Amino acid sequence: VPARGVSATKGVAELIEKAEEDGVKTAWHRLLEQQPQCAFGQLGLCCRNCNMGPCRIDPFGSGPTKGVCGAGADTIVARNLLRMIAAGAAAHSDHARDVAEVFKGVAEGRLQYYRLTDVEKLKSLAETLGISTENKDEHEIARELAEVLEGEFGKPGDEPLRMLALAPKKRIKVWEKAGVIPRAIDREICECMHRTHIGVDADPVSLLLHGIRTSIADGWSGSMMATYLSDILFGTPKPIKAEANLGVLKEDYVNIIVHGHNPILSTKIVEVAMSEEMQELAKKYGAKGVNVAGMCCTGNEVLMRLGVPIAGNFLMQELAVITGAVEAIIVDYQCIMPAIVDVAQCYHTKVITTEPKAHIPGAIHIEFNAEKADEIAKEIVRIAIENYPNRPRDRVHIPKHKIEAIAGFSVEAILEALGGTLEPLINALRDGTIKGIVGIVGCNNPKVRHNHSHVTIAKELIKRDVLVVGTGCWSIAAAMDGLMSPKAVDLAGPGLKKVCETLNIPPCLHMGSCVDCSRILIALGALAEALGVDIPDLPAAGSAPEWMSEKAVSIGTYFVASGVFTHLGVVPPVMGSQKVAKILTEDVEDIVGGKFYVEPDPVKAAETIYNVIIEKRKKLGW
Ligand code: BF8
Repeated sequence: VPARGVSATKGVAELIEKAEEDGVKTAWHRLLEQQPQCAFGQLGLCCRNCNMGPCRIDPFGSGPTKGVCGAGADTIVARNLLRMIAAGAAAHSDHARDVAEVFKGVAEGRLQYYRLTDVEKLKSLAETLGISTENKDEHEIARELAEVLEGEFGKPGDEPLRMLALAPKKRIKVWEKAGVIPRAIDREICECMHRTHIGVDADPVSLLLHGIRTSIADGWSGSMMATYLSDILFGTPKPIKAEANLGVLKEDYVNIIVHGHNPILSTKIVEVAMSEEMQELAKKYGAKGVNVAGMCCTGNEVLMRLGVPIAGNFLMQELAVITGAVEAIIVDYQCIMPAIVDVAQCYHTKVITTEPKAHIPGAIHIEFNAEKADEIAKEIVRIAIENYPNRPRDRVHIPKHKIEAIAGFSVEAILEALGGTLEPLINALRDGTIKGIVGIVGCNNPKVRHNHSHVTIAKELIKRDVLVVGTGCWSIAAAMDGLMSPKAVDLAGPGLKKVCETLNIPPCLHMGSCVDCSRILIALGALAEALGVDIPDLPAAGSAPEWMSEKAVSIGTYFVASGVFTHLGVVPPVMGSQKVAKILTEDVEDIVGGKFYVEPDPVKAAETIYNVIIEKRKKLGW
């Protein structure tokens, strides 16, 4: 079945047609083959948690209303959602653990290929966590910090996570009252699995509250740690120019794609590939040099710190291979479709997996190890270069589309653009020059038109003078659509346009990868504290227009837990329980101040988000 009209991004359609001519299937084709998808699964009404099942609840009430153990729709839906949160929090936090291990190695002087780059950020985090930095050298501070951060994962006892010191005091009070203060990251994730085992927690409220607790552990500690430590090791992002879309691949260069999530690998690959030695080697093999481009969030990591061009977001990983011009796609973990190996077999591309926890049958596995980072990166880059002569020249098609984007808006960079204080932003918000701030984040999902909702919501908001910030695959979508170019100010309302022109920033700000949603939390926390209010009082909202991953469920939940009105553009699998749906979209607001709002239509969603912002402004007397 041909897939047509499935993307709003330039260049995608021509590659889908090429795939069909080449006899290659993409996620869009496989989604069509999956139709109709299981309705029980879509509603969250299928339980496979024990072997008396699988059990399904009849949503119309004429069939079974209970599983074999007696769990009803509310319990099953809530349990399934809790397991999604657990998996998402695990993915982010295990990524953080990997960065923390490298950080510890650097602190102890064991890792020669990595270093402490942002020492100021190191000191500020140490001090926030109660580690004195006086008369200590940076490695000593880093060692003490590493020890505290290690404890975040599995420290015993009921003391709160130490990283919660970064959260606003008012938030902590709310979480204390709700009984959702997380104690240790692994513990909360483990408890999700325990609670959802047959015959443990059957109460949807109690299950969902633990979901909130687990998501807070992800957002304010796991993901937050990944961001902070990546900044300390590789530098805190500053505004940087780069190009976006598949047109960044180069016809006469060795093209390498870095795909996945952790900058520990991708930063090294970029460094090594750009070295003179490797550029020269590429010439020996007939290319003009080596060209590295990013994909998904690790692409965001190297985009915002090194200006590495970004080839696309989640649904474009197969398309990159289908160009026929990619010598190697080097991956770590998360959001890597096993299908890229199948696609690669139709061309010459080598898929190289690097993580002990993420093997893909058919890929070349070269285990990455921080101790030998440079040697291993060289070995990997060499494989790509040596593969250049195998490129099927008659089957190469690189779409010409690419566009300039400015990325790298860390909180520090935004503050610097503002002149070192939040005051100008607060004034612009107060006097209505800017109406509010919305964080748009999250994945691609072939169930909705690729990148259409991402860019539509952003455009609808900026034209209403709402500043848009965001991360993940949204930020790549926005970059590819030109929304991160200074020229995009022409799409902004008059107030936002004026502010962007004065500060020399685009109306949509790239804040990083998905773990960097933590930057949005820090920004909101700082704004709330500066105004003497709590996050739910701010004229702010969140949106995940095209989400699909379990990580996105955890992110959405910690946005809500942090007091943010959070839009989802793809319906989550909870509609089988009216009770659970009501808790998530209504009742939870009384507990933590934020709630979910589900609307697939991006224009309607933007209108509602805008109205919520205006309501919040009124309550502030603005
Ligand atoms: O961690 S936005 S598709 S790449 S899950 Fe994956 Fe989703 Fe992209 Fe970033 Ni986040």
